Amino acid sequence: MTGLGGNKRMEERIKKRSKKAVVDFKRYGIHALLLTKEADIQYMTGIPGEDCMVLLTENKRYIITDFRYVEAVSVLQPEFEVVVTKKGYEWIDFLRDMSLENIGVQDEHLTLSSYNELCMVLPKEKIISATGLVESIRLIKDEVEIGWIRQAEEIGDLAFKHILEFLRPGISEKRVALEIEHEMKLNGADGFSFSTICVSGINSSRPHGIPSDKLLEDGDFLTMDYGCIYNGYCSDMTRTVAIGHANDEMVQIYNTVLKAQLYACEHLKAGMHVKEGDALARRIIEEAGFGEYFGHGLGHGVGLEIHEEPFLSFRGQHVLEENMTVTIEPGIYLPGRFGVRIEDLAVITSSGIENLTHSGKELMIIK
Ligand SMILES: [Mn+2]
Repeated sequence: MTGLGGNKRMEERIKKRSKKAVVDFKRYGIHALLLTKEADIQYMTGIPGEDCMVLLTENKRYIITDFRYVEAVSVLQPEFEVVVTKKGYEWIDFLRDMSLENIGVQDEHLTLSSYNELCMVLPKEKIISATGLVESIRLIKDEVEIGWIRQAEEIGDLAFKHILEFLRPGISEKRVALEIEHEMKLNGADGFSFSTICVSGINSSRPHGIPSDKLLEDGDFLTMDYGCIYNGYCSDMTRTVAIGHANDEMVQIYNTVLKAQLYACEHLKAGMHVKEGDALARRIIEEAGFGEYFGHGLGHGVGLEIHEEPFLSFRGQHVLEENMTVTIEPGIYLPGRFGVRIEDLAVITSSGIENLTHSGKELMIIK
């Protein structure tokens, strides 16, 4: 939680963010909820979720943290009572003092040692899984969240515009990645959603390859997949461009991915099951004969986490709803040869999508 003090934008954001998100205690049969997942803590408090825990009961909300953050958290987030831990009074001592009847926990985000400590305070059967509870609230974004995601994606668009001027044969993938990240920071990014992917030539057949010292060469595809964080919220976009020239096969593959991407953008809407969404693009790629080379889902939710529900894949569970934010990113990857991916970030609306990504998608050949 470094940098909590003196950050006007952070103060603003916490004020706007401190949602009294309604936790359905009854549905889960719990009297209290212990949050240990950073993104969920951030969602509930507006404060970055490192180095703290949150306890929610029906009447009170607590942030459990240590001396380093007490002043900042108390000032920034007056709606929560701050519980200060110190030697001899750890979080578990506070929980013992609360004499809870039972507790909901995020079992995928609770360490075994924390669980063992909890077991000393409450019988095992009183420690209840509440996995997915906060995530399910986070699925639907409000106007403020969408505004920040829009801003984050705009920073990505600006970086793409810049990189088109910068690209030329002879510079390395690492150098391109650095330039993208530098440009995003110049335009207000607080950080990056994930390590920038910048892969060219045969490296581009690896969907999540790591930028290397390989130099861009004439006839390479270059895939750039990146995003930034703005006010805690992520962006995500991918563009693939050709360096120098593209042969017929490259053009064919590129245009197949583009056709699938555009078709999905046109037809995704609220009320559609994510499996059906995934199938929109998959069908086009399969019909072109490249089905086996599109080995990942069509997209994923984006918010406080770069990959969150709903996942648009054949394994997905959700029905799309208005104000979910999802990526639309089909790709074709020919092992040992090259790959293409095109990714936009969009808000689901009642009649379709609002595409937050505005960079061009027609095949660009960098001369
Ligand atoms: Mn993505």
